[in-house]
Amino acid sequence: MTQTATSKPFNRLLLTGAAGGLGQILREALQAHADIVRVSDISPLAPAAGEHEEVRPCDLADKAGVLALAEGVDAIVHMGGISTERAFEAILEANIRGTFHIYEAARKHAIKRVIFASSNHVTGFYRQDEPVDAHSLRRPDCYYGVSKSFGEDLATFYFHRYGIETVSLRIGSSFPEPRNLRMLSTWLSYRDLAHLIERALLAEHVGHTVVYGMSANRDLWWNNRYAAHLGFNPQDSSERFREKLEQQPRSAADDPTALLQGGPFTAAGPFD
Ligand code: NAI
Ligand code: 15L
Repeated sequence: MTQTATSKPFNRLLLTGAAGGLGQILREALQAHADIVRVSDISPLAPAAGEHEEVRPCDLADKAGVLALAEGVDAIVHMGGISTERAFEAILEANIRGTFHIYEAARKHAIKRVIFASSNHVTGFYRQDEPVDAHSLRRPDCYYGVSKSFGEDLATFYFHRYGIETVSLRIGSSFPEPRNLRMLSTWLSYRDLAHLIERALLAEHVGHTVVYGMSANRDLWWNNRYAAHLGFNPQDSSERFREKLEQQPRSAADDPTALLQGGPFTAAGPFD
């Protein structure tokens, strides 16, 4: 973190996945924390560059491209990649190689912090009535979840080997509003997402911290006891959407996608 003349905590931040659903929200939110936000994606950005933005298209699977992309930034908010279950070969390029390239770029440019968009699908094979925290054994529920689990392993390795700190965000379901009954537990509002990113960037001595990204919902599956030092205090709750969502048809009582935390991701594939 560097103090600048404008007193923003960072001079330059890199945001990957800037064209995505959360990237679009974070383009705005990150303005408060950096003089310049370098925004990158493989897809076109809309809107195009803002006043305090640098646009740098890049495929995360391109190692040399990612190395050039990260030159001169103070921290990386890594949201880019495939965000749902797909065939392993696609996940391998965008998420597994892509996140490796991010950490190699951080190492070579001496970037000291990465915010990694992990996912609740790292532990998706727990039942919805089983409490889970950051020390629970991982139970990835799909190739996508495996790729996020691997990203967390990279984060641990690069911290112990090179001192690069990471906050891995096991995001629940971050959308304008929860879309189904499952998301009453997993929903993360955009306001709470922005607050979580702020804490992940600014908290001191995070080492490799794993935090679940969910709002202050009534029925939570995840406990953030091991991430208290971040100071993440979500303000929103899914409760105001309950009445509407409870009118949706219920799944059968023995439907695994309704019993397991990962929901439909636990039954995706196979792809051949
Ligand atoms: P999204 O799919 O809307 O955005 C991901 C972006 O990554 C897209 O703009 C896509 O073009 C880009 N991308 C994909 N492959 C790429 C590649 N090879 N090179 C460069 N860019 C590439 O996803 P969303 O919802 O914005 O999620 C952002 C991140 O947060 C993702 O990593 C996702 O896995 C994670 N996440 C999101 C959750 C949510 O509820 N929105 C929940 C849990 C995790
Ligand atoms: C995720 O990891 C996905 O990126 C997102 O699209 C949602 O489906 C979310 O998990 C979820 O579990 O609801």
